[in-house]
Amino acid sequence: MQAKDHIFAAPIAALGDFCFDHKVADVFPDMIKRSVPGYSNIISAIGMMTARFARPGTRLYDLGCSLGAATQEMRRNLTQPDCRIIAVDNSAAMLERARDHLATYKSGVPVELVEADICDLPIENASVVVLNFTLQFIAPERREALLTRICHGLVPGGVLILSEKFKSADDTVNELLIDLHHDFKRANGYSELEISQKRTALENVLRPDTPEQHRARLARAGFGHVDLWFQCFNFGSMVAIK
Ligand code: GEK
Repeated sequence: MQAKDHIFAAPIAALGDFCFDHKVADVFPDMIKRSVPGYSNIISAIGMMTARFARPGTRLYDLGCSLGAATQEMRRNLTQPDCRIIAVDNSAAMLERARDHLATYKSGVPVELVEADICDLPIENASVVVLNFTLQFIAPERREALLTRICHGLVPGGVLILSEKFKSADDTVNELLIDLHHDFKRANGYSELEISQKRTALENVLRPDTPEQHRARLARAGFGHVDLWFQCFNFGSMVAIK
């Protein structure tokens, strides 16, 4: 049974910035499924892309791995020999649970769990890199350098799967997508108080870009082929091939 997310259910007098601590890690699978439209579809597609893009003798990176949902799907779909998956997060609480979670599955694929800031991590000999709802938490001025290092660390033909919360360049559409996302959360049992307190807590922490900003930045980072392959309301996923 997954623990249910009630973190913002009662009024919080001094709402600080959202952080990935033990309280969040304990309820994370429930939280992300009820908050991110299309999350399970994206996780499945990460497995499908892994099967296509992984190359023998390379590394696969899951950057901002949380409890390792994408890591597990990559591991399950990996058929190439001599590969290893590097799953990275800077939250010790997340990694502790990721370790337990991944240990419940049998697999011959080596997974290295690394506690680090992904902005400082060397990325080498990679065929698949996943940023599944992580780039949005990196300071905007550090995003391009990270993507450039990822592109540099990929083998030719390697892939980056970049999932993000987007904002729309059109204010009216932006408001509509935010409203639809809130409807999605209401339909998944979140109250008005939970929705508004979480929104406030994320305000300084999660800074979304438009799909156009992502495309332009990925091109500047060196990716030759970039497109959106999935979008549901203001959440989506892009593919960038070196
Ligand atoms: C999934 N990918 O389930 N370095 C390393 N990790 C970071 C950094 C950083 N600088 N900043 C944030 N994180 C996962 C979901 S959650 C998305 C990713 C969400 C980590 C942070 O600790 C958290 O675990 C993760 O990025 C973002 O497929 O909660 O909306």
